Amino acid sequence: MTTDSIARLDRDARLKALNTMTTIRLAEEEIQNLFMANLVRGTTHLAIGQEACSAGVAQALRPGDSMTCTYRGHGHALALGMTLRAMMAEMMGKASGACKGRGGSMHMTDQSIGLLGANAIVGAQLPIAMGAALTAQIKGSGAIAVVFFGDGATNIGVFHESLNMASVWKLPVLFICENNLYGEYSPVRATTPIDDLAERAAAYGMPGVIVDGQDIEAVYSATLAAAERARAGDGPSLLELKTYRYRGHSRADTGPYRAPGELDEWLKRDPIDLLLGRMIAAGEIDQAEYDEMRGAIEKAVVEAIEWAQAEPFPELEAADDYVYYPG
Ligand SMILES: Cc1ncc(C[n+]2csc(CCOP(=O)(O)OP(=O)(O)O)c2C)c(N)n1
Ligand SMILES: [Mg+2]
Repeated sequence: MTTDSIARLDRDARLKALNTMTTIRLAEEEIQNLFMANLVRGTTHLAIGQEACSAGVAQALRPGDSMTCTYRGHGHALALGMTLRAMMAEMMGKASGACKGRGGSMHMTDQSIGLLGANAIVGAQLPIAMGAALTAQIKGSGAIAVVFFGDGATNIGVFHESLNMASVWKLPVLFICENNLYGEYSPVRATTPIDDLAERAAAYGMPGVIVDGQDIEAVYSATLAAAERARAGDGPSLLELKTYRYRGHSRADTGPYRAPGELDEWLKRDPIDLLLGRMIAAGEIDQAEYDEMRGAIEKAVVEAIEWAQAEPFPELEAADDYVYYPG
């Protein structure tokens, strides 16, 4: 996508984008602290550095659209409108969490905001989005389905099957790859024979768009264009958002497998700094106003955590609630 084709946001929309990205950043920093304090069980995967991807796509969606994503899905949930309280309670397995404490960090789900599920199995979210897109097509609702996945997932069979079927059936689905250069501890160049994963769209007769995943306006713009195409009945698109995760793959991974200096290079194009700098240059905000916004968000994050910590765990007798079996 060229700089010329990026639709710039107005001041209010930029403020919203800045607020969402900062909320995701601060919430995830605190989630890591909770994990290290053993208050989050299992595992957790942070997308710090990738905030423009989830926030930019969500900002381009309409009510009624749906999303599925990966275990690295805290930002996607918050960007779609999950409350900090519902997220933090879910994170700690509390009964008042978004999934009543059954899902945890990897399974943030809330149908009321269109989040059909975060998935721990690589690629599992693709067919779910296909079902949502087929539903929208049959009902003629005008809604679209968005599915997020990583670079590693583009080597999974169901990725290729989904793109093929979506293209043949012209399903209103947006395939959004967050190429953060690593699948767990493997660099993409060690597992995948091409650099630009958007090229894979050509095999399935759909547009493949390379997008600067650090620039929220580029992400927003590309999503809007692909969404319009899908809503018009012209079928799916594959967007490749070039991005980077600052933290390790999960838990306490510090990323010792990274090339020296790589993280520092990406930090120079931090998605929050990029938008903030653009807004300051345009006279739309000053540093003091941003610091105030950030302070208010930090307060809301801490408040949500304290509230969630005081909430009860699900009752033991309720362990088999929501478990379905035939007969
Ligand atoms: C089917 C399947 N195979 C392997 C795994 C183990 N696994 C978890 S995350 C991951 C890497 C996925 O990388 P990518 O798709 O690039 O997403 P990222 O974690 O970078 O966001 C792997 C192999 C899994 N969860 N599911
Ligand atoms: Mg990856």
